[in-house]
Amino acid sequence: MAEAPRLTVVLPTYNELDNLPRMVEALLALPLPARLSILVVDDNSPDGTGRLADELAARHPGRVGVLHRTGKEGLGKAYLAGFARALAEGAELVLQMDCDFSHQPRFVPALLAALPGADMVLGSRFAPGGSVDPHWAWWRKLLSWFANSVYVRVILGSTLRDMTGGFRLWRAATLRGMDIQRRIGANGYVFQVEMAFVAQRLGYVVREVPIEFPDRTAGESKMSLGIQVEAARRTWEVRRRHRGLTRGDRAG
Ligand SMILES: Nc1nc2c(ncn2[C@@H]2O[C@H](COP(=O)(O)OP(=O)(O)O)[C@@H](O)[C@H]2O)c(=O)[nH]1
Ligand SMILES: [Mg+2]
Repeated sequence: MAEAPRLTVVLPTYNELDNLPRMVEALLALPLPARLSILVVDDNSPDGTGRLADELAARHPGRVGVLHRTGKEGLGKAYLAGFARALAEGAELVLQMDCDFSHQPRFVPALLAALPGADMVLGSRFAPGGSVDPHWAWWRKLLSWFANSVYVRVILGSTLRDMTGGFRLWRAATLRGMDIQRRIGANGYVFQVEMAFVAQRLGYVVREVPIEFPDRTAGESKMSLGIQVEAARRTWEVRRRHRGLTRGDRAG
């Protein structure tokens, strides 16, 4: 039998002191047909998350690593740096997820199970069977559904219902073929939109898997309404920049 693939979880953190140790333990405890390791990407969190990450790395040698960055530059930059490191260290699969338990480790096996025949698997709140936090007011659910399953989807002509979702399993070959360090410039939610759009334009198969998405219970969100409005506007820019891409534009 072939050896289990090397899976690196890229975990960006900014002030996740309460969540990080629980997340690391939960991920390391998952029974998976993959060799899982974790790369924490910390932007010099004022609450000391970076130091805690170093302690966790010392406690789990070879399974937990830390990429320290000097300051808060946003989620997109953190992911690009984390993906580059994970690929350089030989990851065959790369999982991206938030460190606040909105992305729940218990769904990782379903993401992996959906990978055969796909180039990326997207954990989706709005695929049939998926859901957002049941405590959200009806208008917030409606707004979020509209933004993802209608607005972004129609502008970009995508089949995907949750292009801002950031719980994703990538093949290393997909990330390499996308030439992400050169092509991807967006940050925040638009980073997720741009990554998914470029993948689909290049002809990569993206498969959505339903997830439940509860609100974080510890720590604070770094996203705001302003960032979401900005994302809505920037979706047009993503379309303009990448709509001409075809399969022939894959790198390598
Ligand atoms: N390294 C890094 N991580 C970030 C940054 N902004 C947010 N994060 C992390 O990205 C994940 C999602 O952020 P969050 O604020 O929960 O966004 P939300 O889920 O959209 O509310 C969490 O793990 C955050 O700690 C950043 O600028 N740098
Ligand atoms: Mg969150």
